[in-house]
Amino acid sequence: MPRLFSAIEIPRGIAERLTVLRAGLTGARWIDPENYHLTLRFIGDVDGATARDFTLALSQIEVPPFELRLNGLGSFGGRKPRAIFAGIVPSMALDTLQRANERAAREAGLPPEGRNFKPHVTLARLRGARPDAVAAYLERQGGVDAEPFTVSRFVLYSSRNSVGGGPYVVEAAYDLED
Ligand code: 2AM
Repeated sequence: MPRLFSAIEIPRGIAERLTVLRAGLTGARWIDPENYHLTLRFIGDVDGATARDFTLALSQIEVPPFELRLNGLGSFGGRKPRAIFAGIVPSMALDTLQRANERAAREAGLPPEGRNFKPHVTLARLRGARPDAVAAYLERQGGVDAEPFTVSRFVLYSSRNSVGGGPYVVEAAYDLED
């Protein structure tokens, strides 16, 4: 079974604007812009019946389309930095969609996600990057300020790469409707 997760895709135009960020940090493995996404619910390796139940529960989500904007740049991992990400302007609509995805996971019999939802788009995974180099990179880049985009669907992705970072395959897509 591949690793499964639900996510919002990042439109190509927005992703292209972020490519200027893909340089200047030793130890960074930059994610290909076509693989940028915002994870809603990570499922991981599950059996076929659970995957089917999750897919069905996702198809019953009713949330209208909404606007989202990337903003800010940061790192996860503190003294042992492991990722560079673009942040998201807080959005109640996004929170609603994420909660609906969490409910769908529960309906499929999965254990609750213990971690708080920290919406982000991972831009790089880090290996051996020095914390001071990460801080300097973040300061130099200043941040991300992309135009808003409309989220009109979310998807179920699979990934066969155990390290993460793609390539990802869209297994199913769910349109948001008013
Ligand atoms: P990340 O980008 O912050 O690492 C595919 O791997 C997606 O699922 C990535 O966006 C990744 O988030 C997320 N992900 C990977 N492993 C996860 C886990 N154990 N719990 C939650 N999210 C995870």
